[in-house]
Amino acid sequence: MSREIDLVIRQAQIVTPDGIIEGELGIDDGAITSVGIPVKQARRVIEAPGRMIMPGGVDVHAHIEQMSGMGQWNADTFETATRSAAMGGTTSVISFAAQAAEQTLAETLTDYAARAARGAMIDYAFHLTLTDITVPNFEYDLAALIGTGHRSLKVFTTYNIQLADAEILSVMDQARAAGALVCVHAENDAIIARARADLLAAGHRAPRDHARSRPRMAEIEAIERICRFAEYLDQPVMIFHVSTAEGVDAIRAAKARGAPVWCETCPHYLLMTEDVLDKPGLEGAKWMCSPPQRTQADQDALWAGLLEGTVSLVSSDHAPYRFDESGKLAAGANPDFPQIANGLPGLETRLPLLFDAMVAGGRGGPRAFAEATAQAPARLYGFKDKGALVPGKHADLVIWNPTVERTYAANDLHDNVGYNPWAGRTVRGWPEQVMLRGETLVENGKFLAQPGNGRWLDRPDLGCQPVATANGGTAP
Ligand code: DUC
Ligand code: ZN
Ligand code: ZN
Repeated sequence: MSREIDLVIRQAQIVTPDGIIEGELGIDDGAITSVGIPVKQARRVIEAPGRMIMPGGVDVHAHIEQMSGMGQWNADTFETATRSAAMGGTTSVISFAAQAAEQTLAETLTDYAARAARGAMIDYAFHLTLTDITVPNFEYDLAALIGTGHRSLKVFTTYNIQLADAEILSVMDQARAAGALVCVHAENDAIIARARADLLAAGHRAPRDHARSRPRMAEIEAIERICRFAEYLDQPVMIFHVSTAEGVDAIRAAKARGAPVWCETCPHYLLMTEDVLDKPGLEGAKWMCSPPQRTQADQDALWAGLLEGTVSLVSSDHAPYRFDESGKLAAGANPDFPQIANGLPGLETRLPLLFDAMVAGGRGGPRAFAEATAQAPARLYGFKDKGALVPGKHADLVIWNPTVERTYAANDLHDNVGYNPWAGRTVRGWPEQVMLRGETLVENGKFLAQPGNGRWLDRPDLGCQPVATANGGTAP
C-alpha cells in the first residue's frame, strides 16, 4: 500500500522543463514527490481546474534593507520586501550584502545575514557587493565567504562605488580561483560624468534629463569591456540589467566567441520606454533608474534576446525609495536629477507583468516564462533545490489563474514604497496561491507567512562554470 503524502494538487496544467503536463502534483515534507502521476493518498487535496502551476519565482537581483551607492538607505526591510515578493509569486531572492566604506567583507556579511535572518519570509542568498578591495583581510575574507556558499559577487563600473579596471580584473581572478560568478553593473563612468556635467551646465536638471545623462554608449562600452575581461580571464560574468539593443548584440557576439558571459534584463526595460520620466515637476523621479528606460527598438531587441537565449533571465532590480524626503526627495523639494535616488520597486510585479506578456500575451509561452523567471536564475546561481517543478526539488510553486485580469492601482503593493510604478496597467493572469517548501505563503490575496521563515540558501556549486575561450582559456 502506498504511503499517504502531505498534499496533492489536481487538475492543473503543470509547467515543467520537459513540457506542460495535465495531472497531479504530489508534495511531501516540503519537496515535490511526483509530477503527472496519480497520487493515491494525501492528507490534503487542492483541486485546481483551469489553473496553471509554475515554479515559485527566483528573483536574483533585489536591493533590500541596503544602503545605495549614493549613501541612502532604501525603503524596505527584509520583512516588507519579502512579503511583497511572495504576494507576487516569488519564493527565492538574491539581495546584496553591500560593503560600506572601510568595512571588511566579514563584517558586511555578518550585518546583512543578521537582518535577513530576522525578517526574511522567503528563501534568500546574497551577492557580495565589493566597493573597496583595500580593506584588511580582503582576499582572505573573499575566498572564505565564497567557500562557504556565497558564490556571486557584484562590482560597479560607475556610481561612485566603482572599482578600477585593474581591481575588477583582480576580483575576477580571485573569483575564478574560489569559484564565484562576478555580476557587473556595466556603464562607463567617464561618459556619464561628461553627459551629466553638460546637461547641468545647460540648466537641464529635471528627472526627464536623467535618461540623457546615461547615454546608451556608456552601457555599450562597459558591456563590451567586461565581456573582454571575462574572455581574457575565462571567468564567468553576469551583466546586470541590460537596457540597449547594442548591449544585447555585444553579449551575443561574446557568447559566440566562447566567452563565459550571461546577462539579465528587467521588466522596466522590456515594458517601459524613457517617456515614463517625462512627467510634470518631479513626478518622473518615481521611474528614475540606472540604466534608464530606453526606446521601443531596444525593447524589441531585449525581447528577441530573451527568446533566443542571449538574455538568460529577467530580474526585478527592486530598488525601493519612497517619493518623499526619506527617499527620492531626500535632497529637498527641488533636487537636480543627480541628487535623486535611482530605482523602482519590482519584486511584486515582475511575475504578473511577465505572465501577462509571455503566457497570456503569447511572447514565448509558459515554458519560456518559467525559464526566464525561475529555472534559469536557479540554475545559473546554483540554487540546486529551486526553480523547477521536478521531483526532489523544493515545493516552491505558484498556482496561477491564467484568465483573471487585474489593474494595478496607485499604491497597492505590499512593500514599503508607497507607489506602484505600474499603476493603471492591466495584467492577465494572477498568482492565487504561493507555496514555499510546501507551506502556503499566500492564498487568495491573504499573506500567511511569518518573519524569519525564510532560509539562507547555501550554493555549493554554480550552474555557470568557466568555458573554453577562443584564446584557449589561458588566464595569467
Ligand atoms: N540601478 C541600479 O543599478 N541599482 C539599483 C537601482 C538602479 O536604478
Ligand atoms: Zn545596477
Ligand atoms: Zn541593482
